[in-house]
Amino acid sequence: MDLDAVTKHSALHAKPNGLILQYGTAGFRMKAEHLDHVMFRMGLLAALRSKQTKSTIGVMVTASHNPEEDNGVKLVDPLGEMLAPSWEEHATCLANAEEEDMQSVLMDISEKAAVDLQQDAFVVIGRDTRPSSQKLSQSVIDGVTVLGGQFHDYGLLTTPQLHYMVYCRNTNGQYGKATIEGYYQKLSKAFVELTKQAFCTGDEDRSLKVDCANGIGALKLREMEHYFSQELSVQLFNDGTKGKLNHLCGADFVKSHQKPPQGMEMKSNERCCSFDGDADRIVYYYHDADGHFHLIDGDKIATLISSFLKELLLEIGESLNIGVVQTAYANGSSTRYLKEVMKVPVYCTKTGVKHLHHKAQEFDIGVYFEANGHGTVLFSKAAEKKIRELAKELEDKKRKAAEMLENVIDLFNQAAGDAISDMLVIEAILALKGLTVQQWDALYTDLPNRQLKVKVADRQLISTTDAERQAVTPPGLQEAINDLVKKYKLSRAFVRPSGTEDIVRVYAEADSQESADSLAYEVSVAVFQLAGGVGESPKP
Ligand code: G16
Repeated sequence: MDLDAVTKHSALHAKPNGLILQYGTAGFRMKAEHLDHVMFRMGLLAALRSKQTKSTIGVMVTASHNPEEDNGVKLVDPLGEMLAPSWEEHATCLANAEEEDMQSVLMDISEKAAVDLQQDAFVVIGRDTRPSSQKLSQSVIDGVTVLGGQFHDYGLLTTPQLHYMVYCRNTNGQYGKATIEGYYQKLSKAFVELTKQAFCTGDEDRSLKVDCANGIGALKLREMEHYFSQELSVQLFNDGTKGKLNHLCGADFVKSHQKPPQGMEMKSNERCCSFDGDADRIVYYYHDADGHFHLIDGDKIATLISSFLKELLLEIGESLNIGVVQTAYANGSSTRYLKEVMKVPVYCTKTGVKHLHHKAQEFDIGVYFEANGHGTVLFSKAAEKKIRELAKELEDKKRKAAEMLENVIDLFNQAAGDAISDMLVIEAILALKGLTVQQWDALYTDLPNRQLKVKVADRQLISTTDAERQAVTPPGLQEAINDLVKKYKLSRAFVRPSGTEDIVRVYAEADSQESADSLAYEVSVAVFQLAGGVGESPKP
């Protein structure tokens, strides 16, 4: 390692004084103007991780659902997964190192992680459409090359597409071709095959309105749509030609405000969906004939998918185990429905797809979705092999079911939650089952809920346990929440520091919207008072 070159280049990407960052729920995120040094250093770290694993590593420049002024970076591990936790610690150390300590911190990481510095390094890079992203990805490249690493810059990509590229490269193309056409072809072939099995009366509604959050999803969906336009016609809104990224639109806005995005023309009972800024989340929704808005979030997506998978397994007579993984944000009704009606085991992890993904790997078929629409389905290698064998061996209806499962395996992005892939899976299932969006929505009724944000001086004062459902500190907060929850029927509430924004998140659900709103407000006041709220106190 040429440490003098590192020092020289690092000075060109100097760290602002006093800035301390942490590798959060999905990497580093903050105002783009403070991130140049972080990008350079993550280029260095990706090169080290690549040398250590002797594999291609990915670096994605995005702040996903955050406002346009923010940016962020996350590293992608060899099988397309999120960076291993021990390396998150290295990332935090390196991002916070003072200039004069850069050499020793790099050496320390290399020693602790047993990095063979003589190894080659290869890093692939992708970025979203933020105005700051191109320059920041150049800083990543500087970091990679100063350690002698090679790179391929994919330019504009959705986050899940970059995960896909990494996975393809490290399986020598077995998972798919590591090109954007390879991604389009793999997914659309599986989608077209799958929807061929749908029984058509000619009356089906094969069109979908998509709010692209003014982000990368619009560009990529436009490139891809001709591959499947016979089976599904997509109409894009908030495609980035006018509005600001994630502003009053996108999956995060729709989910947290429980209302449609601006800029979308919705007619009653039309199927609509929203992606987030880097197209790794999706939520569906519609207006009923009375003009009421109905949100179909990640929980209902997981339910639709699990019931479809269970039906196919039943048809082929295979007892592969299915598990569903959720977080504390999962609506109580969804958990009850999955456990009691569908009889599938349900698990709760901390927020962050890295936690859900990990848990989902324990099953033959692991379905994981956060309520915010971030998720996918993982098939174990053994389950995949079994299904592919059955698709050759079985006959008639059973064979058809096994072939459908094969296509489902190919259609899901097995590396990460992916709005485009999830959208195609959902559209295929609705077509195959002949379900309207209203019938899907009617599977169960969500408990009314509300999410709020509270500003505090230091959100790390709040620590949690029990998959974030209980606050441990500050003292008295959990007791206050318990007392408030007792005042409402069918109620539940929790608070946790966000790992992507400088705020504390509050979640409440109860038997009526009025109660959920009131409980969320009262819990916000408790957070503001007990955890050092700043600025204006919460308003009812
Ligand atoms: C990221 C993570 C998600 C998480 C979300 C919010 O999403 O990938 O798993 O649910 O942040 O996290 P927090 O509540 O800690 O701010 P995205 O779409 O922004 O990458």
